[in-house]
Amino acid sequence: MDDSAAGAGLNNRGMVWDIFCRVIDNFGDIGVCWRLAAALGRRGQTVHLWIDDSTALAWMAPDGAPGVEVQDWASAEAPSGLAPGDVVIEAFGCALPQAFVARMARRRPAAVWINLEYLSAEPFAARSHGLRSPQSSGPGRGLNKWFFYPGFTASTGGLPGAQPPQRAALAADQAWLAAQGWAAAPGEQAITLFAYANPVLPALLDALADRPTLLRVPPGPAQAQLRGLALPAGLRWVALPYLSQIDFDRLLASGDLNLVRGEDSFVRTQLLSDSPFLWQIYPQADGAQAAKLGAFLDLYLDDAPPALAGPVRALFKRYNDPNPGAALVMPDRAIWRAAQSRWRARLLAQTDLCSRLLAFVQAHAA
Ligand code: TRH
Repeated sequence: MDDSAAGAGLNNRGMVWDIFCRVIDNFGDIGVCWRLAAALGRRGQTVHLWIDDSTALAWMAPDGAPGVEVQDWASAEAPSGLAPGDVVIEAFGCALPQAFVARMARRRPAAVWINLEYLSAEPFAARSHGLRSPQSSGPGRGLNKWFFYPGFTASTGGLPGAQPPQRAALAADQAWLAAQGWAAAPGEQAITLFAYANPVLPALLDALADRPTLLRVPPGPAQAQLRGLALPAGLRWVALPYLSQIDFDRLLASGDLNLVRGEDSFVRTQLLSDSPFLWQIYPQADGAQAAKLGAFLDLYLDDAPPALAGPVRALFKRYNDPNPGAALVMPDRAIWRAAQSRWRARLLAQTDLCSRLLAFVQAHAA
């Protein structure tokens, strides 16, 4: 699942892509869109990334990426803005500017209009992947919009590639961490804690502190929460600054256990590391995250030994349950690591999201 240009082989004609992204909250929307834009750029595509708030890119992607140009969302709303490219990606149903859609309707040949959805292992994702939505009203009347669902299996849109050319060897990651002063001491486990505020955190820290532990904590609510806690003996933590996405990947690649959240960090740890991980799912007002978590666990654990599957399932559920409850119990790490390694190999054997998008566009271009 190498997403470098050499691995592409599908569509070598450089096309122009417009990716539209609205930042709803946190960093997942922009993080996923940036990763996709950079991957397309590496494959010789030209990408206009239209964002309503690009503030986070200053730290997430300080050096930009070849082929990617960031555009201000507002300028797409102007009646005489930039002409649409060959492919238009509407990320996460962000609703394109109407003036831009009107320009799409005038374009010949028609652009391939794709709605890129959130990642889910639920069956509806595979069922809905690739479906067409003919536009019957508004400025886009007559156009087709296609649903594209990322996912973990061959019948979905896949996952953003795992091996961009910037990935260094693990030894280089460790040297980089040491140079920052974030290396674990001999005998210490290194844990990444990227999390929303979580009432379960104290119980989790108790479960982790059965051995000397260094928590590496990116900016966000977890840092504030840790400042207010009395920590178990043997556990220390370091507050990290915002890192570029490339360095953030190095952090995940180097953790003995990664606590991740949302969508992009959740995917990265699975692709970059054989270490166990624990996912804090993005909470939704209607509680829809419970089914989403359950569907992922069904898939993730489908060939795990029962002695591992039960404890991992219980841990993920407990970590995502804000109600007071039973203590958290860490599953056997060696068995978990072996299972994660098999899962990772399974994911890496598949074609990545960028390849599947290129193939999809080729098949659906007018
Ligand atoms: O930030 P997240 O919680 O993102 C989201 C959003 O809440 C979004 O609205 C929601 O729909 C989605 O989750 C499911 O977590 P995520 O997805 O892991 O995104 C974080 C991104 O930020 C990821 O691309 C990595 C990047 N990042 C860095 O590059 N450097 C950093 O220092 C940090 C803290 C994050």
